[in-house]
Amino acid sequence: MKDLTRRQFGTVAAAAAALAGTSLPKFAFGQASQADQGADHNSVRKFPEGFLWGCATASYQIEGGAKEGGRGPSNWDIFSHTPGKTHNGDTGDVADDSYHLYKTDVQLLKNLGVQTYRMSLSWSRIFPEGKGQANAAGLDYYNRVIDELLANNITPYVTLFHWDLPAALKGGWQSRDTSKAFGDYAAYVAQNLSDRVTHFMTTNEFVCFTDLGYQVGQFAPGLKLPLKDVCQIRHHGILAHGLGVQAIRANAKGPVQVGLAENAQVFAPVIETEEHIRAAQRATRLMNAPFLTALMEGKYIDEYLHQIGPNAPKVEAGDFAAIGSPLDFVGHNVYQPAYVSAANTPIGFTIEKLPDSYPHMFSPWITLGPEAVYWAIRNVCDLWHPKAMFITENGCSSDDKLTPDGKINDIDRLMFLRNSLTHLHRAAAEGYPIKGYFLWSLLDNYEWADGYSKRFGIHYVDFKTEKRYPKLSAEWYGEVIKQNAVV
Ligand code: GBH
Repeated sequence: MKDLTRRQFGTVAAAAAALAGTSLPKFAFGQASQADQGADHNSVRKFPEGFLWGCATASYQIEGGAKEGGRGPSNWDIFSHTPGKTHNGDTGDVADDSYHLYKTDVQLLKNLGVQTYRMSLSWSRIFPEGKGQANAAGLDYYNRVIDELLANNITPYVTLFHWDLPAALKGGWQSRDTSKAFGDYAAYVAQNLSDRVTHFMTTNEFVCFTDLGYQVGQFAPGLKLPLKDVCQIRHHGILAHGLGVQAIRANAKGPVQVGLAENAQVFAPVIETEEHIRAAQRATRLMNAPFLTALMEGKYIDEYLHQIGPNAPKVEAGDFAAIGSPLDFVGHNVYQPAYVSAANTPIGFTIEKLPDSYPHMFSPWITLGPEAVYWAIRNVCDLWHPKAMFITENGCSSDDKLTPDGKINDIDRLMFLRNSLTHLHRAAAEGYPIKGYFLWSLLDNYEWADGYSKRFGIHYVDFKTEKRYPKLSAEWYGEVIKQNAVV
């Protein structure tokens, strides 16, 4: 075919644009099209009946009301108020003010048509000192939120710990007492909420409140400790989870489903052939050894112990009985994959470095790889066969701009989400026990060390007025839910 000259192309484009605006008789686009034969294109992209759609948020990121209702300070209050720790010195003092506006937020959920909402509890609202005397006003806030959700037919999925640790707990996660305090807090929550809440997640993303807080220093409490301490801290993290599972089961008023929300590293095979698929599986098991692998196998695997050598944590009798407690579901937060190929080495895989030209979303760390959703599910299921899985977070930031007429055309987020759902659909269609999906996030919120500079919501928040505006992606998600299909 001859190349079009620039002028010819211009003419063609102008003609196409003109056509797009007119309503043409149907035959102009081919009488033989499937649409004309009445085919239901979406039928192949339908999710199983009863698939649960939801949105996710976290307490410190949305609530504000930092000093209200007797809430005690958390490590994130202290960290965010320490100069130089967060973008622009931003804090979660006010955030989305969901502490006062929770009814508005429940209406946003209702308008989307979600069946579920993943929220987290601020531990220091309920136990201002982290342990000891509970604060009735703190619990009451969550009673109000939960009652409002239930009144609107939305099932709450409650995360007990999404990084905001009561500051009063001495030594934070360096102390084994913190794991025990978490168990007591979990017992209290189960006693008081399980009459209405039946789905609990213990912790969110071990690596973020252990390594990133205590080794990298990017998150609260912002320390840079040596590996030996970090390995012990990781152990306290997974121990807290284990004690939490036991406490929730022992104290629940009725049948409950218990899991967690983990961001295991996701490995996709470079090419979908047997050898690379197996390499991705090996990488999943080894690279997540301190956390998800330890939970699923009830031990630290030999390769991990060999790798950390003299830095291995002190493990007490009974720890792994708790840590390896059977779970009702595994929740997996998924943002981006790493690519793996098979290698003739003792570990049997290579994690491929991404070329500089690799595309990413507005947050540079969200490199584009929607198949992460599929491989997150497949690797975990093929390795450990959990009873059920949820995608407990998936989404991306976007450089959203509010137009004068109150619109946000977040086409890039929509592209990201639609591709993610396409791969989620594949996992469901292949029969993996994936039961639901929580989009991160319901609304723009406090993005930790990035402060308010990165927006992840499908609702835009004007942080000066706290007014919420549905983005194009919210309209799209509502349609996904309505049709129970990729749209
Ligand atoms: C999740 O964390 C959280 O659960 C949620 O609270 C959060 O808002 C959401 O994702 C979006 O971030 O800047 O290159 O050093 C995701 C885990 C850990 C990923 C920190 C980004 C920093 C990478 N995040 N990490 S970099």
